[in-house]
Amino acid sequence: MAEDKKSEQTLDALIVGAGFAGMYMLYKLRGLGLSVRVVDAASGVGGTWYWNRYPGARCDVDSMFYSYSFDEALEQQWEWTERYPAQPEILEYANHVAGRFDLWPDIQLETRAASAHYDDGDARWRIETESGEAFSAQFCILATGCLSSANKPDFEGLDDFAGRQFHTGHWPHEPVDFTGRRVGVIGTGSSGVQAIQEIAKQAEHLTVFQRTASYVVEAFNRPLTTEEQLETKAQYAELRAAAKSTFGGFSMSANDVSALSVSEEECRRGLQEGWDNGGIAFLASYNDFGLSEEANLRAQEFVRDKIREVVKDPETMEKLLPHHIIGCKRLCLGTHYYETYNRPNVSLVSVAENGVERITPTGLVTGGVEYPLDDLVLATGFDAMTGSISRIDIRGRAGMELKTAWAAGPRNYLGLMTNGFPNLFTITGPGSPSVLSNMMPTIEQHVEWVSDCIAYLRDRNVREIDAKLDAQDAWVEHGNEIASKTLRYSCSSWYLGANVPGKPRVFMPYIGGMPAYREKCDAVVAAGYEGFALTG
Ligand code: N01
Repeated sequence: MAEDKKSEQTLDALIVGAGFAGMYMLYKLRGLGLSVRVVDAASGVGGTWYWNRYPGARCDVDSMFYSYSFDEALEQQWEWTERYPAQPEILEYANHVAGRFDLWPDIQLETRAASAHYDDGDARWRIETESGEAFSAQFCILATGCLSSANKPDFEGLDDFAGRQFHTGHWPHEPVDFTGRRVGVIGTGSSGVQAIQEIAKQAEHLTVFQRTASYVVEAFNRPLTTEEQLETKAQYAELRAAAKSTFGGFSMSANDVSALSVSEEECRRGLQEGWDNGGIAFLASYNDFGLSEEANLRAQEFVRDKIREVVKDPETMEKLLPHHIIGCKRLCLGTHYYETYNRPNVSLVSVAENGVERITPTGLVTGGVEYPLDDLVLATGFDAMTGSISRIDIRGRAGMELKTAWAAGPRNYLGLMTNGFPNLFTITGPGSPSVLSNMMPTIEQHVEWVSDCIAYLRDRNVREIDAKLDAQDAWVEHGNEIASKTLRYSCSSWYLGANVPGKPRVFMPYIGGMPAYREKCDAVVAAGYEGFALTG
């Protein structure tokens, strides 16, 4: 008998998202003997790494630590080829994991969750997909990723552009050839920086439209030798444990010295050392770049000098100099990014003053000047952290809408649960260290916390867990208080939602660091899920 499309499928847990969080969540819950389904709108696994296929896409965390640690055989057998993994290699790894742990049978692709409504009566979530498929599950887990909902500004005339149009976060699967084309890139964040370096090598002419100049540090990416892989693998457990004890869960820790406690000359030497190490470690050269404007200025000036040394055209160089607090927005990693602007086929146009006035069928207008284009690339980022959640119609107790509960910004307890939305968990969402940390250990910590919690509830026949309002309020207040002591509010970053018009301006990730966060999560469990209401 053909299955009625509307008939409801009953599960113990439904997971939204088949990225690294969703796949590990599935693995853990299946291990508990639960019936689980993962749904994802994409045609493959990998989450953000499935969508972000733009030229040059690469992670800014060392590959050997941007990987799962839960399975020793996996980490010993998988071979990374470069210091920083490129998108195709990460996607290959995700597919390998899905096959290796036989996850495919429980992953349903090309399925977008449209709504999730909680039924107080039987304490179950009713999830409907865009195609009308329905699921009933005791637990619903949002493994929706922090950077997967593309931010496409509403530029006047965008739909009338006659050439090819791309968004870095939704790149086509087939290679895009820019040979002989006049290409425009809007946006100079991490995605723009990586794409610009590569597109410039192909395009007849590349025009970069920049609103805010970014701080771009040299990545110093390189192939990984067999010897260094073996060396890391021989002491993986110790190295991973050490990484977890650092603020961000990265493989390096901050030098615990104030930039202001040393002379300017010595500080420069320290910064040069950090720069030579490559990547985001640069900001770990001293411990107060996030706290003291005076210290921060030293790091800013160091990078500005690097730009002054490299960029030949004085006008272009001036435009490329960033003037905001360094580290306030996510630091970008480049490979000869600034050198790109010395190429004769690359020009830089500032849209800081006039904005993108409009897109015409044949180009982009700013400052009253039309720049002719064959291709337009939007590297305009994401509706970060909440974008993928808010596009699902989520309703908790008594039909309360999550978008109402989060109207003034996301409010939850430990970044894991929101009061009034029982049995609904968020993996690495707002209120947790997530994007301020190495996502892989962060994902593992959340997934393990949630699966332990579900095992605890089932062992005790508890049918419902909900965050208590007072615990939630205290957590949000604590998060805001520590964020307010940093320099993070001083610029318009996506961490604050400032890149999306109308989005509440709240610092979304938890900035207390991984060790403090993990300690808090563990303490809550040790105290019998303190701050949560468990009802049976
Ligand atoms: O997005 P972004 P992203 N008119 O928001 C500009 C991770 N990531 O995709 O700065 C004109 O950072 C905007 O200008 P402004 C990483 O965590 C990691 O690049 O808002 N311009 C900005 O220049 C990263 O932080 C990796 O003034 C507009 C750009 O578009 C996060 O993803 C690689 C505009 C958006 O930058 C997001 O990075 C890629 C408008 N209306 C991504 N709207 C690595 O691991 C936006 N812009 C290396």
